Amino acid sequence: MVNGKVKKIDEVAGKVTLKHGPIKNLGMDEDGMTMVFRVRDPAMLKKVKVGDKVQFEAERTTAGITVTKMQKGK
Ligand SMILES: [Cu+2]
Repeated sequence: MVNGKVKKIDEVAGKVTLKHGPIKNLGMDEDGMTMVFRVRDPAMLKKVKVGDKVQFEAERTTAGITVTKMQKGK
């Protein structure tokens, strides 16, 4: 799982902006990168709020880079 922090939530578009640590499977090695992700299931966005620390997994899909799992982190 990747550590991240929720910066913005767009429920209508099904997107979340996360500041995140390295994501090896996507070739993102740098720490502290902020970017927009799609979410696999919009219901995932109801479980978190802006400012929350999260742990997540993301994959590259035909729709773009997509968060496949997300849970509150510590
Ligand atoms: Cu990134």
